Amino acid sequence: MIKLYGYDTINTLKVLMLLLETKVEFEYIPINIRAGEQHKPEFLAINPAGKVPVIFDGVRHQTESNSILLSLAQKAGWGAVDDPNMHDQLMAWLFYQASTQGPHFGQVEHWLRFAKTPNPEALARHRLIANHTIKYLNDQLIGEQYICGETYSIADIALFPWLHIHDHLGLSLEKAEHLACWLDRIRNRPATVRACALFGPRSIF
Ligand SMILES: N[C@@H](CCC(=O)N[C@@H](CS)C(=O)NCC(=O)O)C(=O)O
Repeated sequence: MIKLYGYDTINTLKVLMLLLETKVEFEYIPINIRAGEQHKPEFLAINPAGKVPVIFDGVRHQTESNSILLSLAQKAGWGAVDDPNMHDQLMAWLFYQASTQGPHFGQVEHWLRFAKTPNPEALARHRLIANHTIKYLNDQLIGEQYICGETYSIADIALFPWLHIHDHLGLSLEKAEHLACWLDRIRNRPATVRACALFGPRSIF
């Protein structure tokens, strides 16, 4: 059985969403990163980077949420991942999520919620890029159900968690109606409802 080491974080939520979509049996092992459990030798033996999520498939440990999504989807044959055209699109979105959406939304959260010394310039810069991301994704969804067209895929799952908490980040989807509809569509999926419920009410991711 797959083991998922995680916590109530954006990147763990992605993996939970996919495991519940694919109905793969798994054991969830919480690593309390707020209590520093990620720095304990027993966890560093699993992931020397000291980060969650990590999965163990019985053979090896795998880190990096988007890489985990790709590998789980391939094993389950889920979300048209084996279609060559889809595969190329998925790779682009997974890289985009990891290099642009994730870091800038994360920095908005940091400067808005966690930083002890305010830095309005940094907040404004990351908010600007987060808003560009919102517009870009909204445009992508004009006339489409999902990021890669008709098929719900790991691109949607990777991009979902930060958008799920856009209110908490002080970001608005008022001018992004296609993205707002997409968000509702994904929020209402039974697997998403179950994945979010495992964390309880945010619980800062
Ligand atoms: N690029 C990694 C990021 C993983 C990551 O940053 N995890 C955070 C929680 S979302 C963590 O474990 N932080 C604990 C720490 O840095 O001490 C992924 O996508 O899985």
